Amino acid sequence: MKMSMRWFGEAQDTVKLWQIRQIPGLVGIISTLYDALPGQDWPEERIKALKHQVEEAGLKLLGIESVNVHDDIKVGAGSRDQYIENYIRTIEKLGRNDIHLVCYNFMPVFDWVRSDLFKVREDGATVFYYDQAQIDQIVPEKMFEQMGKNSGGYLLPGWEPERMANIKRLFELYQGIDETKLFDNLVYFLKAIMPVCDKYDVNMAIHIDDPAWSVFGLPRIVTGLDPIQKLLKAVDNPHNGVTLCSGSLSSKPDNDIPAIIRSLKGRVHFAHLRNTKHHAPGVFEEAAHYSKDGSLDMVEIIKALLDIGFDGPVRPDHGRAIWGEQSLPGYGLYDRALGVQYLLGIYDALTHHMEG
Ligand SMILES: [Mn+2]
Repeated sequence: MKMSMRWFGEAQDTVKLWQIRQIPGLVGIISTLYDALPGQDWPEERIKALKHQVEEAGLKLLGIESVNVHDDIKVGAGSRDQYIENYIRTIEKLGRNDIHLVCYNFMPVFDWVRSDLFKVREDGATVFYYDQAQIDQIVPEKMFEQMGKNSGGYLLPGWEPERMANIKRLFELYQGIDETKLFDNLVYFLKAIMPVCDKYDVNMAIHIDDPAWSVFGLPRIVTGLDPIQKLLKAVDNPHNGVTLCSGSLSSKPDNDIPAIIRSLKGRVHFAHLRNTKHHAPGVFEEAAHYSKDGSLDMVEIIKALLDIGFDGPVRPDHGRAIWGEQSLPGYGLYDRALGVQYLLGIYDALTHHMEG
């Protein structure tokens, strides 16, 4: 596996590329054009500039997270074909620039959701926290305000103000869109983009829904083994794969993550590795990557990835806020660097064979 870290670009990220470069064993960066709006055809010079910037720092640009999918594609509106055409052109440019991984999601209106971004733990570290009962008390239209208020003034990936300003219109757009329709629209989108993915060997890696169930009555379709397999079968092309996000999958404790990984041989293109600690059904907090700090067995998860021959990019997902670091929520340097070392330690222990 190729160890990487998500980076939000010079303008927004508190973490610098030179700092990331000093993490032993880390080879690459996962990034995107953060000012690109969903549906936009990306300018090639911007892709080249990003790649150049990462390579200048001695790192590789291992993938894009995300090329966001326009809501008209998700709801199957008449205008979707134009947005799909733009998506195809963007993939073409990424492929031409030797970038072969695109992480994306197909969640309606809201990307990931949490009830608290700074839950204080016993040791004083803060983490993301989710409590369904608290979410149930929030009017969906107020969710953006709530997340914004909580973000410490930083931009939250997936919560772009431009989209959220239209939240009422977005909810109207999704009226009548159930799981079946959303699934069909995803299949339509994937079938349309597979030829360009084949041509440039670009792997599409859908992120697991987070949390892995319906929120605010909006449908969610990437939640566990059966729905993932259904999707991979519906568009049975090796370039149609998943971002195995252990944290998102673990929001539903009956998801057996190592078993899910083992059933997805050849279709896991990217992995987000993080740990969560479960308190009750629908109530969890994010933990340190260290297995015993949460509810997940990270050794078994990495073992499963090795068993299926996965050798794509991996990144520590969100980290705790520790040592007084001020950063984008979930994306400080310190805890993610600790996470990288722990994950690489597991990897080395599992792959190291004594000679003689
Ligand atoms: Mn993730």
